[in-house]
Amino acid sequence: MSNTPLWDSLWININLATMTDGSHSYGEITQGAIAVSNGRIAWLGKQDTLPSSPENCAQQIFDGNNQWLSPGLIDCHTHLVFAGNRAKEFSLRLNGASYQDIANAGGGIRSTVAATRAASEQELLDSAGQRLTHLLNEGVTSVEIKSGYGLDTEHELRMLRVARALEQLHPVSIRTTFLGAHALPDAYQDRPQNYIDLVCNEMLPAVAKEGLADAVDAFCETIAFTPAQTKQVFDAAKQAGLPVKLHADQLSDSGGGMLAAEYGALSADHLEYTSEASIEAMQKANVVAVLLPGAFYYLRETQLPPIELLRKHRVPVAIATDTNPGSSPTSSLLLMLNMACTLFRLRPEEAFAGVTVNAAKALGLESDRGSLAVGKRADFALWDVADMAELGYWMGTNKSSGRVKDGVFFG
Ligand code: DI6
Ligand code: FE
Repeated sequence: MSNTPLWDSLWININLATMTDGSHSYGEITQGAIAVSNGRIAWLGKQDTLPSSPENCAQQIFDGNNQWLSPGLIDCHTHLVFAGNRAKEFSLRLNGASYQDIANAGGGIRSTVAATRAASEQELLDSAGQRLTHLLNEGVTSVEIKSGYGLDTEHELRMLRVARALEQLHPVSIRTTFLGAHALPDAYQDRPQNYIDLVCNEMLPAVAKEGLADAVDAFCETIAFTPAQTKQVFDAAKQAGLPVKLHADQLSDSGGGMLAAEYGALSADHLEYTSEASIEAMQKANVVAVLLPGAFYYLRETQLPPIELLRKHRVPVAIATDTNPGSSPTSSLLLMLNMACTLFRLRPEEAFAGVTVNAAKALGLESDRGSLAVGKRADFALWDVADMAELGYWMGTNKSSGRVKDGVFFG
């Protein structure tokens, strides 16, 4: 009698970090197995509880050699699409200028805007593609990408199109975020309200009409936009039916965390200066705290994000690269895991929840990915480690031994 195998593929001799226990543990299943059908998880458990011998269970068998398999990593906050770099400003800072000084003198975000506008679409695709490839080689399967270096309708739309096109060129899921309210462009230096009106009345409707964004973000900060201006952007997002996120309380307490909570944001990001009242509001409104240790490190911040308060109030914490040329020039999510542990004192399993289950939450994707459970997307990362804590322990070392995207193995 010929048996039709139950599943498309099956991983055996593998230890599973299911991440189904929040940030409390890896949700380990040692000596496990995991099966995939139609790009989704069909079964997982201890290998010795498989319903039949592996060969009878699946068409294709992969031997995991006792390595670890986790959900594919999710980088939930990046500015991956940009042109040029800001190494000159790096030198200026090492000669005494601050990030704010440079921004106020017309450098900073605005210099990247000039370079990004001048670049061709192909150049943007190529440079972002290189950074994306670096992320994928570290086990990443989903990436959020923000606009915000166009700052006019034409170039903001173009950035989002480039971000979407990356999904066609690479085996990855991309979520796009419209960040028109990132900085004041040169042409609007003395009339910020006119620029916010443009963002709300022209850019955002155009982005929504073309279906180019999955969410809307703003930079609420003394060097960027006020809470009142941010509210206007959020109201416009609401009107367009798009969820919001916020760059909040990075350099000062501008009440950004509170504002994110008020609008039921998916996430509030950075949060070094957030107050306990804002954290309580975030918990009530189910807002994820996205911490960005790369920006903290690179800007040599000294004010730590309020980790103990986030724990106390049980706010889910995600970790992301914030990949951008001005405050976090990195494409390594594994390095962020290390920094989340060394700089922010997160426990290794908390940090890992930050790049899997809680990162999925920060993008509104937790029902589909971020943990290993039957029915979820078969996006996996494979790790050549004996202990999952090694992922945050090694510095600048890539322990990835492959990825599975929608059920397809990339060694
Ligand atoms: N906060 C950041 O850290 C980045 N953007 C933002 O809103 C910085 C972006 C840059 O300097 O180019
Ligand atoms: Fe950012």
